Amino acid sequence: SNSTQAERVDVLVVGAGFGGMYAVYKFREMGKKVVGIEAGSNVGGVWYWNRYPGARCDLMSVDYSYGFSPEIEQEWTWSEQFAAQPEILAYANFVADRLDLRKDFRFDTRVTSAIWDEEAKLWRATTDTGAVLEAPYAIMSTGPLSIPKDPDIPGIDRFKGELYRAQKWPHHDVDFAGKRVGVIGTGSTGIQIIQEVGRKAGELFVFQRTPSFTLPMRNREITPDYAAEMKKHYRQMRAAMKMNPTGGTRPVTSRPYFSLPPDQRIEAMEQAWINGGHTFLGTFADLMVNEEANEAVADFVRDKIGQIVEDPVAAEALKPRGYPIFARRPCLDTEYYETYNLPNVHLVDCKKDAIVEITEKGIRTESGETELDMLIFATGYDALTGALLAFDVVGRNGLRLKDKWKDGPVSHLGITMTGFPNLFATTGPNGPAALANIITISENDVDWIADLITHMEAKGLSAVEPTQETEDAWMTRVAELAAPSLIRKANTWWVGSNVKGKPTGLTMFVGGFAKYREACEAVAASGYEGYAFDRVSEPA
Ligand code: NA7
Repeated sequence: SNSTQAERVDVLVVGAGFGGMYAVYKFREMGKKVVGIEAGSNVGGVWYWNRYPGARCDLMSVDYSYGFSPEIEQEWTWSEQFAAQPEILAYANFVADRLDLRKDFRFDTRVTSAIWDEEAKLWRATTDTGAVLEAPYAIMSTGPLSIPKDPDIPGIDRFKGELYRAQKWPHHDVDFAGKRVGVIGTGSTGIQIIQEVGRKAGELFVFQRTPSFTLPMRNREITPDYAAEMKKHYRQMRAAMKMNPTGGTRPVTSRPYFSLPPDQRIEAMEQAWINGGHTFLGTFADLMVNEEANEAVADFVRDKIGQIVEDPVAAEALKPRGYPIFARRPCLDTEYYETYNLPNVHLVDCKKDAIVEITEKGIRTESGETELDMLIFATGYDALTGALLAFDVVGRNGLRLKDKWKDGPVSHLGITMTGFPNLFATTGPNGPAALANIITISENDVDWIADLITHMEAKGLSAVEPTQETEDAWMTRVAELAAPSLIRKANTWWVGSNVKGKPTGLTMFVGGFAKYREACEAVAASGYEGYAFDRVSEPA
């Protein structure tokens, strides 16, 4: 029956994070009728949801911002080198206001299925509000970190105190004063929460299973002079970002660790520690492929932890061992290790005293129960593929994305998938996804998709997908680059091993943003060699 009338548009975008916002803008500028669907009540994506105390981006604000609009670059002024969540969300809202983006979004709406209609050559999306949308082109800007994951611990529903999830933080202030607070999770999110809440709570209990390596952020204010200087150089910066493996402005190096004499290696590491941020990765070229070089840097950081943390038992527990540094996404902190010197902060080493269950009153570990007023989960995400597999995506001949990806995600460039015509992902799982500046990747991907659609319209083509050979060749290249990478040697969301039953493997393109962009551009420059098209009409 047709009780619900489908609304027909030209381009359907899913997600109102930085990828989806730019996609809506771009296609509207091309004269398309575009509609964006977003589960949240406003724009911002991860920055809309992640309102936990201490939430902050670990890329520099001037890098982690749009490059497509010189006007917005000039009108917006960042206040800190590494911006906090409220400022990033304000930026997203500023962009949405400036470009009048909200009128083309349907908020509080979740896509429940997207199905390709071969006859009509369009995608039909159903939503949880009952609205049905049809469009010849569908852009999935669903984000690599948008499906939160609870810890795999029995008894979560039993807890009678306040329970918070970092990625679904309430919109009101949470008062920690005098409270006994427990945190589970010591990745980037947990570290940001711990260093903040440890200074506010009555008592803080950190339940740590795997310690992360974290480096000093060395955040600072952006003074008016500095901001003015930045604004003069945005154009050169954006051009440089496109050529940079990180998709940002962080310097890179070709210098291998062992090319320096021992005293200079130490000196370089001391300098990186003082400079902070991710500068270690720009100090030596081979940290992700040379195990010995990696171990030397890991040792250096472990020594620093030992120097900062006063309690030797806590210091030892905080030193990560058994996996390479940078094989988990390195965290940036502000006096994180110092937090453990506070008398009200307690580290529970779950490697030695494992969590058994959550109780009405708190957490029971093997050694006994810790009573808590408040429990915070910072336990990560079903990352990279989670959001795209959270609803039914059905392509040609009833092919389900769930089935296509049952052994792990495959695509061409992380953007297009054989069997799924006219379906496009931005920052997909086989691009540089989590390994480079996500806003730079988003803009690259949206621009590439827009060029492809322009090409199709000029040639009278109705449906496009990469050939199986094209997809296979890309996945072979991805695998060849991944083979020597030390990233495979840690259990993380990068390789899928943080989620039970999920296929594991390094499926991201580790060749860096610059090479990824070149690969995208080469496909366009060849007139989309390796792509199969359906024709509808004579070329325009
Ligand atoms: P991460 O980096 O996936 O961290 C999740 C943390 O939660 C990690 O320390 C996990 O320990 C811990 N965890 C998960 N389940 C449990 C249980 N059952 N018991 C104890 N500890 C648990 O997620 P984040 O949100 O911190 O960061 C994600 C990205 O967001 C980050 O890389 C940045 O790019 C921004 P485990 O390692 O599994 O032992």
